[in-house]
Amino acid sequence: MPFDLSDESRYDRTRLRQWARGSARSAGVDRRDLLKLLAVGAAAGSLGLGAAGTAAASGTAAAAPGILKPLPPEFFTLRGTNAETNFAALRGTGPLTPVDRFFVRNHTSTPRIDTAAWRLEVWGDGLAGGPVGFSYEQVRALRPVERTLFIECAGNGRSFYATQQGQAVTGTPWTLGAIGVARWRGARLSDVLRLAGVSPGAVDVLPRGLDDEVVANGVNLGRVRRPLPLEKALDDVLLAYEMNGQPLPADHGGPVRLVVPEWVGISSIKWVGDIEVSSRPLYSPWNTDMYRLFGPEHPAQGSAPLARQTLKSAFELELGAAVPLHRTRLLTGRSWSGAAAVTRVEVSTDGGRRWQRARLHDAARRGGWVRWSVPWTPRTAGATALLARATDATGRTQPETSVHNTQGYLFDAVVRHPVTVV
Ligand SMILES: Nc1nc2c(c(=O)[nH]1)N[C@H]1C(S)=C(S)[C@@H](COP(=O)(O)O)O[C@H]1N2
Ligand SMILES: [Mo]
Repeated sequence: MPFDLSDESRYDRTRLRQWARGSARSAGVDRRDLLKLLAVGAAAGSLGLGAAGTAAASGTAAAAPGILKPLPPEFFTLRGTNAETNFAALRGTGPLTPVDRFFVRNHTSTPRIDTAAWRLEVWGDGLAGGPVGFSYEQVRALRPVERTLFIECAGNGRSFYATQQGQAVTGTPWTLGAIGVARWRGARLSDVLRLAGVSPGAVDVLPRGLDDEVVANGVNLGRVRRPLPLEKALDDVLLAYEMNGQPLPADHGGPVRLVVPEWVGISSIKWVGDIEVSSRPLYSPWNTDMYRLFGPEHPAQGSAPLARQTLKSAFELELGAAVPLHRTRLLTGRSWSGAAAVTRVEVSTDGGRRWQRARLHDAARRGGWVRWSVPWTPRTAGATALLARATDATGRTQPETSVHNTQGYLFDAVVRHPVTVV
């Protein structure tokens, strides 16, 4: 039985109450610093982490110097320290996102890690004994598993809060390309944790990256890390060392990263160097003031920490593309959901008045995406919008508007994709 939603929300509610009472530890960040950050967030609606991305949105796209792989403009749109996949570049690529087109989300920059010297240290008061270290070879010697899964940033689609709903949000203004699907090969995190000897009282694990410490508004948040409930860690999380049949590339967390199926991308810690196993709930800025929903529609303390991704669809076409009148073309795209497999996709080529079923090209599978297509012969010249709307196996369909939150997470509304028929 996979980790179920009711358990997730029970876990989160408990953690939120503990956080509000101040009874939990903030995992390395001073509580006063966190409160300072929360105050800044409330006043300015921003933690400053999205500043570079905002600059990119206003047309001053700089290079992304911290990324090692080539970032040709036909494949990527640069946003600060990040590179967004251009959906149009996925047309004809098959079910997996090639590494040369897979988005990169770096809080700082890609570190160069010597695989032979790399070690994973598992430690903490949730272990039955002392710390246990694993070399790369030891991780590779464990029984391997392979799964095809998306990694998607919680802020994917964020720019549409502003452009489609007129709402201010902070953070990197992604369109829909902060997602990729790869075939990941690795060890089960549960095998590593069992070898390390988890004690019956353990509740949380905290994987931490080896990339540089993150500084926001003059506050050093430390290394990127986000707690996971032990139930999820023992369920289906991978310690991946291969991506699409190749050794895991540096930009995607090589030599070893977590891949946390269906959860927000921040859960899938890259360049993992150590994992704390704790008998007490753990906190980091990445599950307290970030990656929760804040705003008038949410609890004053913010929502529970984000877990699963939501439901989305995207056309494999440039935003604002010019399409020739009277010529039949195949509109193609992809839909995905963090809750369940996508079972139906409908497309409208007239701004949302009439809808037709798209043909699905992949079997519906959890944690992945489906490719789809519909033929279209434009009959009227001028500007119009293409819409794609997915439904998943829970019965949920993409809504017309997404519930606003100040940091622009989990956009799930149908996107109006502008095109001009010429
Ligand atoms: N150590 C570390 N892990 C990290 C990050 C990071 O900056 N440092 N970014 C996270 C975020 S926000 C996302 S969306 C995914 C992106 O994975 P990718 O760059 O391989 O696409 O990695 C996550 N893991
Ligand atoms: Mo992310």
